[in-house]
Amino acid sequence: MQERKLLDYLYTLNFSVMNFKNISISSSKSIRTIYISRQKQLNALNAQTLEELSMCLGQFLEDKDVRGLIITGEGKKSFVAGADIKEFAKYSSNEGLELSEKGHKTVFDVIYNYPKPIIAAINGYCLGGGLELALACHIRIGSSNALLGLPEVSLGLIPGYGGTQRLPALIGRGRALEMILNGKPITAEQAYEWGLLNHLVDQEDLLDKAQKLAESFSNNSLLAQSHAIAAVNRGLIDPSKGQEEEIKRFGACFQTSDFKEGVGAFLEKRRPDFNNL
Ligand code: CO8
Repeated sequence: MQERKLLDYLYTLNFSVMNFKNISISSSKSIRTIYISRQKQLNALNAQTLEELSMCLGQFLEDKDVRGLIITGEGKKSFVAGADIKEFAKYSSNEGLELSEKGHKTVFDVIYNYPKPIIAAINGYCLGGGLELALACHIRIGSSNALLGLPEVSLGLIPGYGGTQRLPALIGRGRALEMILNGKPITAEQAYEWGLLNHLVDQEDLLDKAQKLAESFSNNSLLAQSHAIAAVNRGLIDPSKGQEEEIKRFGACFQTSDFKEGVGAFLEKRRPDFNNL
């Protein structure tokens, strides 16, 4: 039974590696790191990359051995330099609307509401759709060479993958509008000072820091973490419903085996062993 599970799991990983062109994946313990891999285009998000990212998120959601994800950019220069401008250059209004809607539904909202922690490890340019990708993640770690901005107005656009909503929620309306209206990127230091980055590290320490943080989360109940993410998100999206959501989910935790395990371990003075989602 265990063997079958392992084979299925390896098949899933091989399947992903074989079929993805614009993303690659590495594994360490229960954490998977997803690399956006279009280095020549500074990892700009074209439609295929978004589709692959969406498929990958779906696979890791089902995989009980995966307890957290890190999203980063391939290479040292760029996390993601935005949505692929060349791809949408000739789009009509309707096509633009559809692109934004599909992106929200299949990638950005999926990440925002993902029931397993997702950390953005930002290694350079983090612009437009790239910053929106990082904003959708639960936590952001930046390397000292990171540049973060929403340059859409310089293209005659506005942010279309959540930037107008998630940036003000994180750093406040005034700072968000300053970034959105002048379109200029801010440094990693500034982003850290404004609370856009949870942590700021040297580039060579970035993935190690992200991995260690993800592993530290993985000692806790993933089921409880998923309830916490959902309650936090509900309050941000609809402040009048946040507390109600918290109360409902707090109550739901009491009927889980993770609650029994967590409290049992405390009473028996041992480390808990959580394995449910
Ligand atoms: N899209 C497509 N190609 C890109 C992008 C991009 N966002 N960014 C860089 N590239 C490509 C360049 O075109 C170039 O390709 P090529 O060699 O074939 O010409 C290659 O990457 C390397 O780029 P540069 O030569 O420009 O590298 P530099 O180091 O000189 O400059 C910059 C780096 C400053 C990052 C520069 O590339 C740049 O300004 N890029 C665009 C940044 C940008 O404006 N991003 C926002 C895009 S809009 C967006 O994200 C909207 C999100 C919401 C969409 C919602 C659905 C509609």
